[in-house]
Amino acid sequence: MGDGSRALFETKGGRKLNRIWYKLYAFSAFAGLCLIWAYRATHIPEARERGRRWAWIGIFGAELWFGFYWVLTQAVRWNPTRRFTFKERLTQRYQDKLPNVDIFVCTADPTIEPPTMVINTVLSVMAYEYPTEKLSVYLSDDGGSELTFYALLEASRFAKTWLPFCRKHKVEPRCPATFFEETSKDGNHQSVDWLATKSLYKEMESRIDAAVKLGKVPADQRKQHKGFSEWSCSAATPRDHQAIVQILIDGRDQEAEDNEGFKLPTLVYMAREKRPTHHHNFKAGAMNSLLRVSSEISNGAVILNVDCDMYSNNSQTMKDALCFFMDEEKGHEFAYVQVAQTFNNITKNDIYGNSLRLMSEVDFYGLDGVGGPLYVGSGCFHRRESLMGKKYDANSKPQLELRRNNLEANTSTLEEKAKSLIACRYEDNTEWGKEMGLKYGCPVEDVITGLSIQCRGWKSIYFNPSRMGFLGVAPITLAQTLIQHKRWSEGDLQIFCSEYCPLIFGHGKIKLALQFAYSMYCLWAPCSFPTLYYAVVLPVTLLRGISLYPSVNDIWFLPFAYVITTTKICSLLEAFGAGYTVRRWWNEQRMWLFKRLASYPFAVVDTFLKLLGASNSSFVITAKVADGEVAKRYEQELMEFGSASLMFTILAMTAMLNFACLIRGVQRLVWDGGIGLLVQLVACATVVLINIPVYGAMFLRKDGGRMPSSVTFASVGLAILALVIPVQQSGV
Ligand SMILES: *[C@@H]1O[C@H](CO)[C@@H](O)[C@H](O)[C@H]1NC(C)=O
Ligand SMILES: CC(=O)N[C@H]1CO[C@H](CO)[C@@H](O)[C@@H]1O
Repeated sequence: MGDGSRALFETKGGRKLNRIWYKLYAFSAFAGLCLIWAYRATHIPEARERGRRWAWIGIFGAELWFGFYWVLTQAVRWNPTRRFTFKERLTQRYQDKLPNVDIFVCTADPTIEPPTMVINTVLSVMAYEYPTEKLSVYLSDDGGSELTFYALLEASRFAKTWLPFCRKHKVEPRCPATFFEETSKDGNHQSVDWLATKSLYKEMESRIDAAVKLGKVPADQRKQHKGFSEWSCSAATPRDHQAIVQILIDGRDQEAEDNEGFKLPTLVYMAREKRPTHHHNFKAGAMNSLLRVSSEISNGAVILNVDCDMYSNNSQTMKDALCFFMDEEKGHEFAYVQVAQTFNNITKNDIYGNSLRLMSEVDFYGLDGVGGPLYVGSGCFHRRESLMGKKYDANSKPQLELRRNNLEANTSTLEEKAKSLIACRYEDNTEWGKEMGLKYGCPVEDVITGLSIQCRGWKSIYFNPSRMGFLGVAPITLAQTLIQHKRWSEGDLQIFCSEYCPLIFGHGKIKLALQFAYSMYCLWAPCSFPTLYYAVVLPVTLLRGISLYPSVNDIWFLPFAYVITTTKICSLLEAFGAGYTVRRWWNEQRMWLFKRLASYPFAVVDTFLKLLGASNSSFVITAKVADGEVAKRYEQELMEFGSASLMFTILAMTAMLNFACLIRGVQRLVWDGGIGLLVQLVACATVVLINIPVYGAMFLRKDGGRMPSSVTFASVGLAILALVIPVQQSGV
């Protein structure tokens, strides 16, 4: 680590004793797995037991897969690494030499992502504790909406009050909506200044909301800024309009000052040209446009990219990130710093598992130990050069100053120049979307971009401060959650099936463990088939009395018992370590099952359809607002079914099937003493317990979130069939 007192950050491994215990577990569990495989291979039933033979081979396949997958997951558990920063050293040494930073905020649709939410994010990042003349904020509006533009214009005015207010009162968090909501509850904050700023904010908010409700910007407002002329052409739609760049605050201007005479950050609105004939490449396309526009206007050496629903919760995060980039010894190795993502609307027991807490508290520390985390699309600081395709060069100095062109050009010249860079045709026959900027053609453009940056030799950093850097909004219904996971797992699987497959593309470029870790995410979707096997075929074997596991008094029972119990204990300990309650862990287990049953199978099917050229990639934005009833049920932690989707039908059917088979299994145990079926019985009972909310939604609940009756009928019908048919066949 070199001279400890000069470094701008430090690195710590996991606790030694824990590491030893973990490694003991991992080795013994692996030995257990090998024994299980050996048992399966040496005890295959003979050909005359046809049904049992096939069921056996199936479960052998599932166990092989899960064993293999378990090995992949060890990559992120082997060497957890945490980072801590020394911001005071950074400030002391570099206060005057801090680099320019460009912040990109992306929004896509003013109805799904309300303009007030978007500008709250924008204001929170404008108010970073950082020299404002070095800060530029860019909003990319893929909705091309004048409402969003209007909201940003309002925000640019409000910033003149908000920034000094934040500075003076050391406000945290610097997202006005959240700040006023949190401080309304306690009287300490309510100074005259507070009241004045709050009412200014509330007035702005109501003006924007009124315009949104009306669907257009009031005429008196339109007159106040030349930018509205961009929307004078009535034929323009979100999918068909010219390029728009409006520099709302030009940091070089004399007048770009807040109410106390301090400089304001530059603020730019951008909507790239859209034409129906041109594929726009979703968020990756927007990000690449932002890269070009910003290079013309401010050309910051560091880029922060946040989603419009993810406000900054910590005004120091910028300095934290720079501690990594500016470290004299190691700084030049890092391409990006991924800050942990957290969500501010997670309920106590997190019924949909949307906090992704285990990922941020376990996986990502592990990733940092083997070369660096994935780029996950929001809350990430990039070195502009590496995002632009530059290869890592061990001899380069940690240089974070990029030359700024156009310092003399006036604002409207800059705007015109920038517009030409975001025309539809601009990227034709260029490396954009391939070697330059974010990659195109994949629903998880961020992951694949991060991978290729790491394959160019760069490292990345995972930073998880105790006070979170960014807070976002997580989906609050089951359907939204399942759809989101379908998109992620599908994108990841596409990467695996493409030329960027981590095991091939990464070979020789990144560590084997990092290849494994990437593969672990890429192979989420295929995990659905072995899981379906356990949840559907296993209960049927129980029903038919086909034994697939060694009996309790058989010596071969031991490896099964050992692997299953230690793995579950380990998972519980991991969850407790991340601050979970038992209930929350249990909810996570349920979502683990639901995703594999109802989300991933669709991802696999769609990926194969795409490989065969049958359908094009589509990008569904998950809604960020929900109606009152739904939100209320979410807060009560009641699972939301409520619509007749195929996803729910699968869930209801497995739930009913397992219930029916469990009854039959218990019958066998009581009447026939079917002790050989114990493992299957336990597995089936676990699935039934996990599904309790599903039974509730089918038979007990009366509210709008209950299971639609068509789904209930179909699944009950299936369960009855399952109970009747096999019994006659096997003649029991
Ligand atoms: C967000 O910031 C506030 C203070 O501004 C802090 O109290 C809170 O714990 C932070 N949230 C998270 C999740 O860290
Ligand atoms: C957008 C949204 O649904 N936000 C909700 C997140 O959860 C909190 C509390 O759980 C609600 O107050 C928000 O309305």
